[in-house]
Amino acid sequence: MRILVLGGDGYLGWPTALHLSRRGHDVGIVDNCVRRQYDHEMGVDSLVPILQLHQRVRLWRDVSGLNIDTYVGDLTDAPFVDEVFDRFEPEAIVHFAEQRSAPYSMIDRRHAVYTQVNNVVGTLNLIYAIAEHDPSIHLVKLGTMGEYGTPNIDIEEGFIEITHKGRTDVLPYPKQPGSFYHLSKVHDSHNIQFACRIWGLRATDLNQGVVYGQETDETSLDPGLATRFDYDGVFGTVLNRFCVQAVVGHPLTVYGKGGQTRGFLDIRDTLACVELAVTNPADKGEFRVFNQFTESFSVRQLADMVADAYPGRVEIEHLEDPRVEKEEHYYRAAHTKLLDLGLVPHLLGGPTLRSVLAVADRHRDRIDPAAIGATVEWRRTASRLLTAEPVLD
Ligand code: NAD
Ligand code: USQ
Repeated sequence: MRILVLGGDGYLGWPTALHLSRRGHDVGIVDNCVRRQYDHEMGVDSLVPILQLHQRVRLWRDVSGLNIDTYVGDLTDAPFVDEVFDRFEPEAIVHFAEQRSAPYSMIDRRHAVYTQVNNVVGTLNLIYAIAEHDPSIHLVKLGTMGEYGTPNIDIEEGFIEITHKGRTDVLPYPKQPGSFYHLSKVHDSHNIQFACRIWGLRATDLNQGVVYGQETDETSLDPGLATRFDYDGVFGTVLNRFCVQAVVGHPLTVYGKGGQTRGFLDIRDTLACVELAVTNPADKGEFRVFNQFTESFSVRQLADMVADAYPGRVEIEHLEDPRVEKEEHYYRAAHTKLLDLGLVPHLLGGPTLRSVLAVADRHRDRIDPAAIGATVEWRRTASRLLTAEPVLD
């Protein structure tokens, strides 16, 4: 298939592009490289060094003999999106290209507005381009488990059957997202579902949990094919952060009681899930939702698992939670649809934890302890982030 990977320079988009390329698909990458700009803004860097987009694509051609087309531009620029569609003529689109950090979206008004405009307008341009160029193009869109929040009932896969005053319907599952970033994903979901209904588009919303890990079969072929690995207080996700913290002897930063429970998955399973969604497309007019995670853990459990897996001494610290979220809650979310399509998960255990710890250890010289602290507080409308002093340390 001809598959466009939007956000193909990012943490998940790059290894997904390589994986799909190696599986015989014609792959094109679209990215405006803004993720690299956020690093400059925050004064942080990927733990693992990464090549520039054009360099890594050239290296992929040398290593694999396979070509990946690249289009550098912004999805919020509609003429650019149209031009890419004219030139590449995709059959499927995997859309990773959004500002994806909850803390970044909560820094202040400017970052909240940027996040929602970037994500919602980019996706709107995309669904218009699909409708106008070829409505049969299958859109595989990265959403988030955080769209649902943490309700006191089971979370279903996108839809819930509700009986109200004697009448029954299947309706979108209620959304209680926890940041302006997570809200942008809810807005996207509604816009995409509406486009499927009115124009007969076909779309899969992958409500993904928190991803951990860094190495995939393809990125391991050459150090220059590595994908980024974030551990800082704004872009680093929790398990990747804990592994880096263990390696530098920083106490593991559990926010609040640490009972916050989320769905998690290995980066290798992200690739597998996206491939399953692409190769088993939604029907015309169908908007389907898959909950894309393999296991759920509380933050406290994760900290204990990292402490057990690390050979040295590890301290666990409970910091005041900078976010507004339930610190203890019920959590049970359905996630059977990808398993039904054939997903065989990589579960989190000693070998995986040790491999992530080894990534952190290999690059320990690049770890900046000043980047580790949480710097964005949900309760403030303007964070002190840019003062360089970690607020919570
Ligand atoms: P990332 O920031 O590393 O990658 C996103 C890429 O999109 C970046 O390379 C960025 O430059 C690009 N981009 C952003 N806005 C763009 C625009 N307007 N035009 C063109 N390119 C643009 O993020 P990631 O961790 O790879 O996440 C990818 C997707 O998966 C995101 O949509 C995210 O919300 C979702 N997701 C990620 C996780 C996770 O744990 N990393 C979990 C659940 C869902
Ligand atoms: N947490 C800590 N200590 C830390 C970092 C985080 O206790 O040092 C806690 C947070 O408070 C939160 C949980 O760990 O309760 C997860 O935080 P996270 O930063 O790992 O993940 P989150 O902000 O939810 O966002 C990440 C990705 C986002 C994706 C989301 C999936 O950045 O793109 O949408 O995971 S989900 O969580 O399912 O919504």
